[in-house]
Amino acid sequence: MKRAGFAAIIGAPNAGKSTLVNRLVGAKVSIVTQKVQTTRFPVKGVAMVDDAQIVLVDTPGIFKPRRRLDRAMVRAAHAQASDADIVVHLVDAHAEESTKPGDKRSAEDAEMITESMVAAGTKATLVLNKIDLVKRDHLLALSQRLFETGVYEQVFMVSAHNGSGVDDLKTFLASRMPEGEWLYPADQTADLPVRLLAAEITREKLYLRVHEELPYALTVETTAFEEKKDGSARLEQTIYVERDSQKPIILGKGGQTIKWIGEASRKDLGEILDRPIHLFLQVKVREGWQEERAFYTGVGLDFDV
Ligand SMILES: Nc1nc2c(ncn2[C@@H]2O[C@H](COP(=O)(O)OP(=O)(O)OP(=O)(O)O)[C@@H](O)[C@H]2O)c(=O)[nH]1
Ligand SMILES: [Mg+2]
Repeated sequence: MKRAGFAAIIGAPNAGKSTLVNRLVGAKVSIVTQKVQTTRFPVKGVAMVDDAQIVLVDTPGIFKPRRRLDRAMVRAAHAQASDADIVVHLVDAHAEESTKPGDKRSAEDAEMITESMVAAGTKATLVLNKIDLVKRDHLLALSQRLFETGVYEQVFMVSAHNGSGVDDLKTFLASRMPEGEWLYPADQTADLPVRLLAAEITREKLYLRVHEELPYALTVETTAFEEKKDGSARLEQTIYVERDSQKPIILGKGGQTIKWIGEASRKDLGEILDRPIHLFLQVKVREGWQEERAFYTGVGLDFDV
């Protein structure tokens, strides 16, 4: 009997949602960085377990939003959760025991998500992540505390990073998919258009390389994608920043930073698209891109939030 459905992965920023989706799918479908708010719009990945197809929906982290882009991201995460067949709340177990300010914020965001599910009377599967970084005692105490809220029907403990516990979670999700025809061909793993995927990969390299507030001020667009006769692909991308002063940071001394970004992105894209890539990057100022409707509709986010 064939099964197919949607499993939405929600959680605080940086919980490891994209890492988990990539791990469940067995391919890189969503970008991962050490920074919060990396994922900006829902990204789907497809995993197969025997006759069951799980469409995993990676979502932007849920937190207290301020800017329009933040509000649109959080709204999209909630919308995906309400449309899914099963909701997984991914909690960073390491952040829960840490005293670092970033981790504390993450733990507070996780708590806010649990509370909103208590208030709404919704059910979810609890997945504690980053167990490679925490002691077993702490894990048990945390899982008991969260389980007592009555929101969670099951608890899994995983490391999305090293894969520990992920197969059990995958088998469980497969068993929860409703009966029905597959939603994607069995060999398909991702469904982002190639131009958007390529822009995301370059954005990942930017997040890995440039620091402080800059990542939140930039966006990447693939302006040309051409398949060549020799089997390679030629891509042109523009990195948009909000201010003139941000341009030199991306270029780096003697163009070193952008060179590193271009090379890292080209290498990754070559592997993902399985062909040689020629990548041309340029940096432009586009002050108000976060207030442009086209940016939102281009990635499937609501503008009017
Ligand atoms: N040690 C360890 N690190 C992990 C694990 N899972 C994810 N990480 C790291 O946590 C960071 C955030 O991972 P992401 O997958 O980008 O997190 P996210 O929840 O998608 O974050 P946003 O998209 O910003 O909401 C990255 O540096 C990951 O490498 C894990 O199981 N163990
Ligand atoms: Mg993410």
